[in-house]
Amino acid sequence: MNRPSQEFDIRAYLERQRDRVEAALADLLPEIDGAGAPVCEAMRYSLTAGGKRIRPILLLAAARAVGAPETPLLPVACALECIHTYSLVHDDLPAMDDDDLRRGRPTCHKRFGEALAILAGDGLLTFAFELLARPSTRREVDPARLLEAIHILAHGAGVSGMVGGQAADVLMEGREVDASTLAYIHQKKTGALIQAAVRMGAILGGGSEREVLALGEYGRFLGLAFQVVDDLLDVEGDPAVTGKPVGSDARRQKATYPALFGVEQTRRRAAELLDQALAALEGFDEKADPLRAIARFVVERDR
Ligand code: GRG
Repeated sequence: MNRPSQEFDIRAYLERQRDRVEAALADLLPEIDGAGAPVCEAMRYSLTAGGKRIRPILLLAAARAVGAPETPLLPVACALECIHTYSLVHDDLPAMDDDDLRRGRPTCHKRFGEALAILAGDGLLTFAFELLARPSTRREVDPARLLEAIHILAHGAGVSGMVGGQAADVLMEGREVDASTLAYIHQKKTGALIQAAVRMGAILGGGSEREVLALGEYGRFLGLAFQVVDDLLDVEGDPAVTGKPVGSDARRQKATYPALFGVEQTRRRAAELLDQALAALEGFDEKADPLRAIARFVVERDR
């Protein structure tokens, strides 16, 4: 079942799904009046700055792979993107990466100031959980499965996942990192949220235990591949396309896969992870074709 699906147009699919997620985001975003209104503007600024929307798209694709309709899950998919965007806003802050540009535009703190950027990140993180627990979301999905999905998301985004990985990354800056520490950072900082996206889609879509396990494996390999490729793009990506200067991770003395193993081995590792992700989908029918195509896209992407 893992034959290359030449007929699947991944670019058209990603564009269509991105449009759906962006329309839902525009619809769901909060507005407040009065003196605090600029924090909403800052949240909207960062959320609408573009981006691949790969995490919400993965959630929807995992639900489809287990035979569920995607539309009722759009608010949950948007919650994931809110959490991802908060992480980027905070990652760009002077206390972390101190970046001026994100997705080709001034970073949130450059545009709104540091205090508002911190609050916009906090607002996005909190709003994600508001979206998940809203009555309108609860009406659309099985409450027990929704609760499980919320747990998976909080676990993947918090100290056991993304926050823990980011902390390790920050603490290891400028220090020698061995392969197992690098794997820890990759798995937590980037992999955990991507794996959570896939597992949430599988669970909310009503997947069986076997399906949820298999899709969790797919998400784990894909999350690792995502970060390995991100490291490669830092070394050999086109800055006009990636939106960041070549070698910016290396200059910050960040732990990266190519720094530790070289470019050739990094490419081999990405290909190996792609094979493992695809192998986890053995046993799924053509409804999992979007997941197969996304995995190939993640490894072959240029941004
Ligand atoms: C601040 C708690 C906290 C966590 C930050 C996401 C993250 C953790 C750091 C970003 C640093 C980074 C570039 C990590 C590499 C992988 C990654 C998450 C890239 C950005 O995600 P994409 O490529 O971005 O999905 P777009 O712009 O497409 O949404």
